[in-house]
Amino acid sequence: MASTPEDDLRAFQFERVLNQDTGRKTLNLLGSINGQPAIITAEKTAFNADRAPALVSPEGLPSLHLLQKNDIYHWFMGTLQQSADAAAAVKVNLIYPCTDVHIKKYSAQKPHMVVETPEVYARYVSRYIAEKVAGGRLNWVYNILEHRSESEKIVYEDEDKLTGFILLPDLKWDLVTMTSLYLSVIVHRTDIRSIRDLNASHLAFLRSMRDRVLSATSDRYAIASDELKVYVHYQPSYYHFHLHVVHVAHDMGSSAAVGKAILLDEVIQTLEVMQRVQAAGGTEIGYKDLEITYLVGEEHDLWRRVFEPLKQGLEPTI
Ligand code: G7M
Repeated sequence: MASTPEDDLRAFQFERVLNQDTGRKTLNLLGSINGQPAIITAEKTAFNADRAPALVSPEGLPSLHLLQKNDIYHWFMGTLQQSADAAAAVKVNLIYPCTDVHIKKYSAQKPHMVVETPEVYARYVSRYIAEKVAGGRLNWVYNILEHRSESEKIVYEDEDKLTGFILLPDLKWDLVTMTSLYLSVIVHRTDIRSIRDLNASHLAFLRSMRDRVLSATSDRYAIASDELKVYVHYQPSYYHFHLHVVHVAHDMGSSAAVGKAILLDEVIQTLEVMQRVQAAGGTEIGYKDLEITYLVGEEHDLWRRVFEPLKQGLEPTI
């Protein structure tokens, strides 16, 4: 009989800690399941403000230990009443079997600012992206687009093969805490691998998608659209065009910070300017012509194979 995801998680054999973030309260572990490598990422969940009255009741805080008292200040350690379905203490993600790329991605690493010129993109990075697309890391994306996985979670879908997309919860969201709401938008078309493939011809598509994503999210979750930020990653982890839709109150750390996240509105603005330059008689331009500065970790293939060699005056190995 096939094992369940719970069986697999229980069979995890710990090997080493890949990374820990005490601020965001996450822990990434490498191990194995049935002899194959696996990664567990654990994150302490945010408090659900709707349950605040229960939290401070004796049932909500079953045991308390006073650590210190000083004048009007008191600090305690306590235990929380928990249940995996309604009040979970931790969100656990399992990647099994995982690849070397996953291990590097979830490992502690020093970031570097790199400047990707149009030439570096055309000569090296676009080749790296083509390698990644051919490498089959997009199965989970196609499972969503073809309704093989997560279809019960879809918030909005336009099935058109050119202008259509699916809006659904990102795997990082606990599906409960509204102030950490995190959705993804995955487009149906397969010809945009990253923002580098965008030009003025995509403006109508992006504007319409932005408007529909904001209103569908507002309607479903009763959140005003000015409490949502919509952005893309450059570099993304997956080279099939997608957007991130996140509550403004949610602190995403480096994944929503400069050097990684670019607001969709900013992308649209840039394309509008490009369109005007083109209309004024200039040659066709797009994101492929921009210099883009971003952060890349030392474990990332782009650092090792492109930017580190370039920094050392060597030829990239791609
Ligand atoms: O960095 P990048 O822009 O490529 O981000 C990809 C996003 O996809 C991240 O926010 C991930 O949490 C999310 N994601 C990754 N996987 C494997 C899945 C998945 O299987 N389902 C869903 N819903 N989101 C995913």
